[in-house]
Amino acid sequence: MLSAAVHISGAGPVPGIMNLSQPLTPISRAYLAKSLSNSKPVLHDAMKSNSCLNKKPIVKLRREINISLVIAFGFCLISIVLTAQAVVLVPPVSTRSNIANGGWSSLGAMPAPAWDGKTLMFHNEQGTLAVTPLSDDVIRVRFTRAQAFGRDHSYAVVDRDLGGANVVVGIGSDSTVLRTATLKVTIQHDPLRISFANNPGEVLDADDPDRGISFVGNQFRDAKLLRDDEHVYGFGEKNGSLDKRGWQLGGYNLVMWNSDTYMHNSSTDPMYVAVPFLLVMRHGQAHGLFLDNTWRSSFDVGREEPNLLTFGAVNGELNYYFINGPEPKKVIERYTTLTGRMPLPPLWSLGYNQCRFSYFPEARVRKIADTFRKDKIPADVIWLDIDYQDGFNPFTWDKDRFPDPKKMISDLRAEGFHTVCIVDAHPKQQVGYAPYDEGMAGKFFVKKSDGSVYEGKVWPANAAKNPGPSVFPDFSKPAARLWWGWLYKDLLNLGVAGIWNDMNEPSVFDSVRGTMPPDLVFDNEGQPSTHLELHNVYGQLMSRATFEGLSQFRPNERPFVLTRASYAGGQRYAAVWTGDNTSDWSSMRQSIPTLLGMGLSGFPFVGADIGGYAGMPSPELYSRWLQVGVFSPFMRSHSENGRPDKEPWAFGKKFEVINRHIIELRYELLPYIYNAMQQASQTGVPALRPLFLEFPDDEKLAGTDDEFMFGDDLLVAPVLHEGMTEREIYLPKGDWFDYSTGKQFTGGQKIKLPVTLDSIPMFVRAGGFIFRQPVVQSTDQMPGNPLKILMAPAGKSESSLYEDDGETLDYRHGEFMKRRFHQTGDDQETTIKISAADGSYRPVKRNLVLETWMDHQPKSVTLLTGYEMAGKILLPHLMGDALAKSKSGWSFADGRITVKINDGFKPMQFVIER
Ligand code: MIG
Repeated sequence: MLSAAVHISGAGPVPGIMNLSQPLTPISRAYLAKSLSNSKPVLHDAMKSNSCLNKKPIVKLRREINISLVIAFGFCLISIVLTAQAVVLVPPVSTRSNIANGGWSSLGAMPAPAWDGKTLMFHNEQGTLAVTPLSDDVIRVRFTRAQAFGRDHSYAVVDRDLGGANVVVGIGSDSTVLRTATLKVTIQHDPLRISFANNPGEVLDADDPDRGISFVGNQFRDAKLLRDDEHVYGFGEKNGSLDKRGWQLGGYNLVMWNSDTYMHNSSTDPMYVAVPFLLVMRHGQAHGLFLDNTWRSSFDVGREEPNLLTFGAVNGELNYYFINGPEPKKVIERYTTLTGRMPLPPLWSLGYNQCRFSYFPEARVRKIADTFRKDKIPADVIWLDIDYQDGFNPFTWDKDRFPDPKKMISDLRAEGFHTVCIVDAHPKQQVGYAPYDEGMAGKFFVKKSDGSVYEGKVWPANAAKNPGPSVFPDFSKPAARLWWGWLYKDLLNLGVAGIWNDMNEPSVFDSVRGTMPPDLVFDNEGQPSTHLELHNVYGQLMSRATFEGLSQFRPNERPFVLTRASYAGGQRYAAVWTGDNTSDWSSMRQSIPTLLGMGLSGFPFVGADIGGYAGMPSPELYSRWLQVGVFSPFMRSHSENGRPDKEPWAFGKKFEVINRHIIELRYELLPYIYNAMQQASQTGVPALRPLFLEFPDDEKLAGTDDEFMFGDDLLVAPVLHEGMTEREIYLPKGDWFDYSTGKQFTGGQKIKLPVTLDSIPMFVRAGGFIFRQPVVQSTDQMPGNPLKILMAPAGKSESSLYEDDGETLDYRHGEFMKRRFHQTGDDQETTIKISAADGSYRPVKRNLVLETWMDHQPKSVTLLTGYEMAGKILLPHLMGDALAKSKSGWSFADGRITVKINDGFKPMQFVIER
């Protein structure tokens, strides 16, 4: 039986239990029936069909009643419904005014605030509002209907100490103005409305004058004005178009409620990950909003009202951060200062990953690995899905299938493979099974409201032998996280390199909504609450437990964790893949805006199942998807069970050759990819970037999601349609060089390029530096190989390259090598300078190969080294394959000059005389 309030021994009512006494109104009944089908268009239709949703009469009415303290214009509330069977459905969040059904009120007058030098505190009988500048460009806004704020606790934010702001506060009778170096925040007192403007006084973000912050029951919603020339991005893992203004400003309504969405497509929402963060672009200027609330929330981007952006949650505090740019990269940098950044991944995890559901027994795993090596298709990682386990029980092995995992893993390691194992969130309820016994003893499992341990059916219930229900660790209990982290000990002792956490939305088979009942009780780091509050953060906390466990056992190694579900800030613990996508062309195309949006939302280490998870790709689709995969930070092929083989060689000889070339390209580019990932770990700016992030002033790029940048200098326009023989590409302003031919193009226009099955249209920005290496079969083989630098000519440009040992944390103590590269070029000569190296790490001895495009053979190439570049060496000009055999020199062929020397890791300079 469910009760309206859950009591926990001595703790009093759990805050935030939904109001279950709401009557079931006609709209909510219709809604409910439809919302069970869980689709966005339904939400829209249901809302449209209600005549009381027209905003204008409500506004008029409000004026007529002359604004009393409680303004009854309200929003359409969809009630929380308790069925006779005691199944509580999670309420969809309404965004529309509706007096009859909603009973929403919005903030009325608030008396002048108090200012304590840090926070403006407003207060009336409706609640308490705090406005805190954390820095010149980040302002925090908190509102609670209580007379005082509750615990200030976040699973997302790790650092609110953003340096503080130089603030001037002016408290007037009508409004309060807070100024920082870059922002002017105006808070109108009656009714209370907030707006943010930049220093010249341009409004960036303003509450809707009619609604502002409103609330009913435990729900709240903030309505902000949305202009037609604003583009809205982010929201974490979201399908649909990159710009959430949508087609012809049709908008989007996006829900944050982590969901196991098998075979998702472009209209599926919500998905597995909740990141309530958005980035707004207007004429090249950006700002961000982050709603730090883990309850089910929703964002309406001009869908229900074309000129409103509204967001709200079913419960909890309104707690948002306004983040000013004006550069979009700066918004991401600030957001990831708040919520943390991806730690530098181990190099091997950036190689090619091979997975399927599932490789077993051992002989098959070995065969897969051997085939990569025999066929010379590079790969670094082999993945074990749930069938390696005994009865699908986490932390066990099926000893028939895998009699000696330690030996297998170490043999694979000797072949250059790392092994990653899946571990799900659902240990079996089984006395005698250590994870169950220990978890029971420690009180580590999620409980029902009566205090008993919750049981649900997941994979162990499908085991052939001795099936049974599962229990679920309460990852919001610090002791349970610690314990879960320790459980990895045996897997790590066997040599497992990384961990894959799945099913952590959490996904439960035998329940109406595919997840746990809403009223289950979680520890919530000492302030017990329900599943409804912890749902969206369950996956993030599981991956955190895993990450911290791996860190404990291998204190000087970089953990690798992949998770399916997460919450804002989860980038600190794990890479994310987009779950169970579909083997069709549109899913491949969809993967690009989805991954780009994740990168904008603080998650740079992301990928989609290459080839598609559900279904079987055609050979052509698989190859095209692999081409997209080269530029996915996380590159992994995967397949559901019961499908034919999907390995790179499984589509016939012709495609095997193509697929090998594609994966070879990934390995050639690894120094560049690693460099871009290292930057992401430092700044939050993802390696995989939408074009607008790099070219914010070019309005034509606002919605581009079939081309992207990888790192600073590479534009990629993969072929995304079946049978395509010509690819139309928009090149942003500036000069571009075709990566494979060196042909120069002028940007600011569309070009057409003929394509074949192996074409991946790629362009190097003028002045760009692309750091490469010869093909290797795994990252183990990288040391000693030459560093190749492809440089696109320009008048002036610079770049930098980061290198380290690829696996330990020694870089944190200065064990890395970072060099700056600088070029200038004119009609006479091109000069390339390589700086002294920062950091104490030095790669093993190797060559350095510099390549650049030139329309004719140069006259000479001089190398300058030593103190003040006093040592001058005229490098020999070598023909044919003489350069390959010689230690140093240069050659010229097909419009490309190649210079080779020993890379001494010392400052040096090349002068190429034209
Ligand atoms: O209920 O572990 O998204 O990648 O292969 C399905 C089996 C469970 C879902 C994951 C998928 C994985 C599969 N898992």
